[in-house]
Amino acid sequence: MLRGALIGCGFFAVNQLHAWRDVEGAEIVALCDRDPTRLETAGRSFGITRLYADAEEMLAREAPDFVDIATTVPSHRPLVELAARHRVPVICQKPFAATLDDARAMIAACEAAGVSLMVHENFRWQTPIQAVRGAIASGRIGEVFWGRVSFRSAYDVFSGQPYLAEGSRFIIEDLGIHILDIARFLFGDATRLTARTRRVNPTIRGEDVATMLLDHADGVTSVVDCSYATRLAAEPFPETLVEVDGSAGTIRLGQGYRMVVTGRDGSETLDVSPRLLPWAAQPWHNIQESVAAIQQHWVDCLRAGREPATSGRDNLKTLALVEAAYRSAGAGRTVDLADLA
Ligand code: NAD
Ligand code: 89Y
Repeated sequence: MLRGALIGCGFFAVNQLHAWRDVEGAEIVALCDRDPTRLETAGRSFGITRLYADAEEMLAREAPDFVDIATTVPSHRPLVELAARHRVPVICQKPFAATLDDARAMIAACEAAGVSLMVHENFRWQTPIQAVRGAIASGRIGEVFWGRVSFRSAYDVFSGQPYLAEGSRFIIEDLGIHILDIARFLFGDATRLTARTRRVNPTIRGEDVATMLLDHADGVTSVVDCSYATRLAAEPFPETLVEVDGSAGTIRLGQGYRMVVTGRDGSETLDVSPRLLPWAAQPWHNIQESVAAIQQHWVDCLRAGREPATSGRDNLKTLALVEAAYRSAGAGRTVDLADLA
């Protein structure tokens, strides 16, 4: 059994701690948070007694087999570098880093220390997204030439995560990063990106609407659009909707986790709903199930000595799309991803 330690017992870590109880082959033996109330609440809720206010002290005393960083972005680089100094394999929440330079330094530190680094980029692990990828791989729709990955909602994310209202960057860095990662997962790496952004909600600092156009290396064109300013008859949070056109057919992942696959042989409608895990609650259950999936993937990779799908190296390409989107929207021009390499 791998012994893990977790840093950051806030809003989202509760999901990670529930999922760690279900994952086979690992358990969390120690927790760290510099907020004593959050630390004690998490320790009590999950029956973990080894509690630390200081991450360095925890790593030195516990020498865990891995550390799971569930803090917000400003602490990601120092904590990943701390893990590397202690030669502890590390999972880091998204957004991986505030800048591409920080991300590169974090990857280099882990490589130099010889430890595995995975970014907790979980949306591609959602059951409906895996189903779309499976349908593309089946060949039924032929060669993909166009796609759209869309997340539009008016869900109040600020009550649970108040810091999201405070940063100069909002939806692309926080949520669009997942949607861009899904576009990479489905259509391959992108070469050029054009973006337009807007702030509709006057009470927040950053942009809450983003529309992006991507050229992918294999010739696919995709549209990635996100909004937290879109009031709909039925609130879809946190569903990502996907459209894929291929030479022989189409895939439509619609609201309510309904996927329609159309090929030369006709159409098939599938229910690709996520499971409602015993500790999960709607509407978050789609995200919560993907947390359990990515954490199991981490354990399987660590035991087998394999690089995780969303390793630091892989996630640098998703982070580059985020940076490209802000540069493109700021300058009003298309950004070549090679210019960010
Ligand atoms: P939060 O502010 O609620 O919790 C962060 C906790 O980390 C706080 O309790 C804080 O005291 C602690 N902390 C910060 N720096 C620390 C340090 N150096 N040492 C010890 N403790 C420290 O934040 P949150 O909403 O839980 O978000 C955490 C991360 O999870 C963010 O990066 C966010 O983007 C991400 N997130 C991911 C998903 C997903 O689906 N992958 C969903 C929501 C949030
Ligand atoms: O922080 C975000 C995330 O990663 O998924 C949804 C979210 O909680 C709010 O946008």
